[in-house]
Formats: sequence, C-alpha cells, structure tokens
Amino acid sequence: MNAVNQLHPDASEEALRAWWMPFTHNRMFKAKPRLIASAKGAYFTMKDGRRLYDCLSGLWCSPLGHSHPRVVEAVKRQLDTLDFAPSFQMGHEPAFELATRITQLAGRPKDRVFFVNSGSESVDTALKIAVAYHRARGEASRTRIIGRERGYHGVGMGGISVGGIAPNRKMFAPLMIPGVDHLPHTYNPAEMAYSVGQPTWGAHLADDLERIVALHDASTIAAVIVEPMQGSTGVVVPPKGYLQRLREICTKHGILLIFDEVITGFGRLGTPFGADFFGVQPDLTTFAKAVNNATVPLGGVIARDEIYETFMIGPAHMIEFFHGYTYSAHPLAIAAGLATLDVMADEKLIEKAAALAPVLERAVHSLRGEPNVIDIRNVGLAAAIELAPMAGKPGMKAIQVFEKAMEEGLLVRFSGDILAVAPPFISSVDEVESMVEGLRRALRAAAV
Ligand code: PXG
Ligand code: PLP
Repeated sequence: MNAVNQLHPDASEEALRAWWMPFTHNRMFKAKPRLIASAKGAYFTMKDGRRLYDCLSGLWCSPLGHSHPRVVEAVKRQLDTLDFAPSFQMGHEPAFELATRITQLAGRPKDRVFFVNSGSESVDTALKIAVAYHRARGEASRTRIIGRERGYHGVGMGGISVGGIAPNRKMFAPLMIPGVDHLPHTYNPAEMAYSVGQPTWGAHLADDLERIVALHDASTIAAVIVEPMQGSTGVVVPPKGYLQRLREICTKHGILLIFDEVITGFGRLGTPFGADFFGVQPDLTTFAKAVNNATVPLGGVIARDEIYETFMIGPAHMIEFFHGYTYSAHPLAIAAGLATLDVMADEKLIEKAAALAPVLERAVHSLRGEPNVIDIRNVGLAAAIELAPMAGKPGMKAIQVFEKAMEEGLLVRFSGDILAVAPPFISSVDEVESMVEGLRRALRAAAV
C-alpha cells in the first residue's frame, strides 16, 4: 500500500517519521498532526473535513486565495508547452515579459530583474550583487553589510548573517559571513504600544547608521538591508520618517539600500510595493511569495539600471555575474507570475487590499483589553497581536490561542507569543471582521 494512503487524521507517528518539518516543533506536531487536504479561495480543508479561514494567506504568500482558476489554467497550459527551460545561455519569452511587468508594477520601468526560487535566495543574491557592484566600480573595500535586529531575511548563509532573530542565528555562528553589523530594531512598547499604523516615535533610531558608519568607515560598507515592515518578527511598523532617514544616510555615504520586500511586495500594504507605501525608493528590492501567489516557488531581485549597467564591462562574450540557479525563471513559476499579475490588475486586488486595510485596522484594535493582549500593531492588510508570555513557558500562550482559533475555524500564524494575520485580498469585509471576532473568542477561551 502507498504510504500516503495510510495517512489519516489520526496518522500514526510512524507514518509521519520521515519528513523533518521546517520551523516546526516536530515532536509536538507528530503527536497531534494537523493535516491539510486541500484549499480553495480563502479556505483550507483539513483531512478531517474541518474548514479553516486562511488568516495569513498561506505564509504571507497567497493573496489571491488558493487555486485561482486563471493561475491554475496558466500553469497547466505551460506544463503542456514547456515544462523546463535552461536559463543559463538560453531564455524563454515569458520570463522576459514577467521581468518587464514587475519593473512596470514597481514604477521602475528602466530597472532589471534577476529571478530566483525563494526569498532566501533573493536575499543572498542581493547581497552578492551589492558587493560585486562596488568591486566593479573600483571600490572593492566595500564589503560590509548592515542588517537590523529582529530582521528576517530567510535562512541562507547571507540571510541569517544579516538577520536579527537570535534563534535563527545562534546555532550557526561559525557559518556566518564576516563583517556584518546590525542597526537597532525600532520596537519600543513604552513609546508605541497600540499604535494605529505607523508609530510617530522612533525616526531618530535611523541615525544609528551614522554611528555604524563612523565606526567602520563608509569605504568598508556595501549595503544596508531592511524589511520596510518587519513581518516575521511580528509586524513591526517603521516609525514615521525612519526609512526616509535611512535612505538619506545611505545616499550620503554611497551605501546601497536594499529593501527586503518578500512580504511587503505585490500589494500587502495596499500599494504595489512597500517602497510605494512609505514613499522611499531602495537601490535593490528582493521579492518572492505573492509575486505568483506561491503557486510554484519564485523570487527575485529588482536592481536599479545603473547597478546592472555597472556589471556590463569587459568583453561581451564574458559572463558578467557568476550567479544563478538551475530553476531561475522556471517556466511554471513564470507562468503563474504572469497570471497572478493579470488577476491582480483585472480584479483590482491591490486596491481591494487597500480598501480592506482600514477594516482590519478598526477590527483588530478592538481586541485591546482582551485577555493577555499587551500590544496590537497594523499596517496595510497585516496585523499582529502580542500576548503576555506565560511564566516560565514562552510561546505557550500563543499555542493555546492558536488551538482555540482552530476550533473557531481560523488558521492564524504564531511566532513566539505573537499572533499575525494577513488575510487574502479576495476576502470580504465580513470575513475580515468575523476573523477578528473568532480571535476574540479564542483569546477568551485560552484565558480560562
Ligand atoms: N525575507 C523576508 C522579509 C521574509 O519575510 C524571507 C526573506 C525568506 O523567504 P523564503 O521564501 O526563503 O522563506 C522571508 C520569509 C512568518 C513567515 O510566518 C515568514 C516568512 C516565511 C515563512 C513564515 O512570519 N518569511
Ligand atoms: N549541488 C550540485 C552537485 C549541483 O550540481 C548543483 C547545480 O547544478 C547545485 C548543488 C545547485 O543547485 P541549484 O542550481 O538548484 O541551486
């Protein structure tokens, strides 16, 4: 019998042995598995038949809902036409088209797109571009990268080095790239708890970049990488004026500014990119996830035209950038990307996200005062609810609320003691409001 067929809602631990699951408490999961069977629109159907509203759009990545018919159709058609195409020294037209469409959506029609397969790869690629760019310009001493505390930039060696989440780093210290420093994070509950949208306190924290520049000297620094809004660490929203200040300091010192838009790209804040929402343009932008609704793995880096042109030196028969992945611009991923951007445009989904943002904002802040809630943060169509940790058991309160929320038909995301929601753009006002009421009941149920 096929092992898959043996899986059942009460699947035995033996059947679940082999898959070492990512970012999961494997023992707890396998003792009490939660098996997803299918998904359609904004809902998952579990193996036991329960239906769950997808409060985080997958892992921040499926804003169109699941199995959108136009995306499914495009991928099926592509599969019958060209299943794989090498992208080293060869190309297929849809990849050029998607690159063009992405630069247009970003309002940077002259810029260039390098395709990869995940957010982690997009970050490592952007760091390589930054260091190689300075070298090509004759400033090979610019090798340091500045990240930020609480930053999440994936799990590649570059990403964990510039990232600022301790558990993701501490076990791998000897593998980290050298010469990295970190800006302070901007979260200060005493100054900004329950901020609605952007906090007004904290722009001055960007000035710490001047301290870092003074310490290392600008001539050693290649780039600063930040998420415009820190997603994984629990929707930490940049203070008003903070990103502008970072931009000014980078420009002043010839440092590239990288926005990691793996979560904020493609509409999450109600604008095409976070750069549009905050009104600050970076030099390099990383993206993944929503670019193709996560139908097939896809990510990329948008580079300013001047950065690309800097690489175009030397004889024309020479490779300019020694980097790329077997699956860069995989035809299925590209087809899903083109269909996703078509659906976003035709169904005005980014505008819909913008229209739902105030609905989520109003609703989620009404949870203030519910049991164990110590902060609520929001921006665009994303919000986080921070809970007071249980004495001696950090993370446990969030697990309890997560389980109660499942009983309410909600799949929410938790990380530490922070709950995060980022609903699909196709959601109705009623679905967003009902999600928050379900969370309210879950918070109360987890308190007793
Ligand atoms: N950069 C940022 C800003 C991210 O949010 C990555 C890079 C890495 O992407 P990949 O595709 O390699 O996972 C991410 C990913 C969560 C959650 O619940 C967030 C991510 C991934 C999974 C879960 O916060 N962010
Ligand atoms: N390891 C080996 C032995 C390989 O041959 C390759 C690619 O050819 C890789 C790793 C990298 O794989 P990918 O291009 O899918 O990142």
